[in-house]
Amino acid sequence: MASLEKYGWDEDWSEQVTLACRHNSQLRHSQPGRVGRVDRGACVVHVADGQITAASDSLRSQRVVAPATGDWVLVNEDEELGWVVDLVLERRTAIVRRDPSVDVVEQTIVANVDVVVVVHGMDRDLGPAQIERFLVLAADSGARAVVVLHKADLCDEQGLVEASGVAEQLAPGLPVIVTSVAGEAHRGLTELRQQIGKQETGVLIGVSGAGKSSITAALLGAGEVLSEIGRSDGGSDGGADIRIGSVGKRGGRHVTVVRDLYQLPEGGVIIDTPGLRAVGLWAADAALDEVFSDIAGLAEGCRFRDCSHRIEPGCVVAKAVEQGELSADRLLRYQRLWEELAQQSDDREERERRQSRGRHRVVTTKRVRRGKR
Ligand SMILES: Nc1nc2c(ncn2[C@@H]2O[C@H](COP(=O)(O)OP(=O)(O)OP(=O)(O)O)[C@@H](O)[C@H]2O)c(=O)[nH]1
Ligand SMILES: [Mg+2]
Ligand SMILES: [Zn+2]
Repeated sequence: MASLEKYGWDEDWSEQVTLACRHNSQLRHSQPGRVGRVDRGACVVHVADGQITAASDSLRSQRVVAPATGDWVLVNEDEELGWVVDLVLERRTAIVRRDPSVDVVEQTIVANVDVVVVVHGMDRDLGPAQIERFLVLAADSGARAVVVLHKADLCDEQGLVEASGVAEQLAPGLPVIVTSVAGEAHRGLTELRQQIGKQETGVLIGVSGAGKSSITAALLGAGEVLSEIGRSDGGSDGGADIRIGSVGKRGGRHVTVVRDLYQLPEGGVIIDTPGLRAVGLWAADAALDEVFSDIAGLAEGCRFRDCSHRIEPGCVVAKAVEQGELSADRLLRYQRLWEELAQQSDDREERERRQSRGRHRVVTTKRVRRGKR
């Protein structure tokens, strides 16, 4: 298992496997591995002696949760089906969003990460709403969050100080790191590297073009990127190179299209993700109050427990805005996210009602038919 330790394998994972095998003796023939790339029903799994490509939606694995990048799984080679995922170990953390493509369901972006790095590129305006949304996503995952203000070379020192100040207000108590990987002069990478422990996993999230892949490549060092390509080419599924957008050629496209996982040279793992366009929140009420702890803290003093901080008498939050202690814009952004979560919860309930009605209908039709016969 020595090589799996480099991917973050530890005694607790081992314990989970032992328990699972005790429960289901068939699993004794499986071996553990960590999911790297997930691409159209297939996933690359790093196992003790290399990597394999397993079907994640095969017949056999229909009963398991769909594996996501970062998951620890048990895989098994089936004579007919090839490699299949038999079990997804219970996740310690997970970044979950509302699936942008399907009805009202959740989608796990990555699993088992310890640090979520929210990357903002200084070549565009620092949109507070977007950063707060990513921070809620991060807080909801159960992992620690770090804010990175990247492409520092495009900004003067005064601008960087101001941006850091804004970021610190948006993310009270969280580290804010200024980075750049332009040319030879790298900045802030050591600081960022220190955030991810040697046995830990970090993930970079942010919009397309923020510089996530450039940071990944820099953290790995050119040699490591090449060795990762070499390793993948040896596998059955082609190369997994880190693609970086070229200036002027982007045209709004996402450069990175799949999530992938890489070993950091000094220990630890980093996951690069494609730019997140639609980040609908999913059941993240507690995380919302964590990120907006300033507002949630004040709200405890409001007269009504379900105060919307708009028109209610005895509202401490509205009063703080009036007195200039809380930004009206931040309150508005909080309320918008709050409403989105409320809407999402309604949609989900409605969907569940529809589904249970559907089930009910099936049962009655059967009964009617049987009755007629
Ligand atoms: N000036 C400057 N440009 C950078 C820096 N880091 C990355 N870039 C440029 O920013 C653009 C986007 O970089 P990527 O690393 O591909 O961005 P990404 O976040 O991975 O984008 P997606 O994969 O589409 O999500 C590229 O043109 C990079 O060359 C930096 O530190 N300074
Ligand atoms: Mg990328
Ligand atoms: Zn209130």
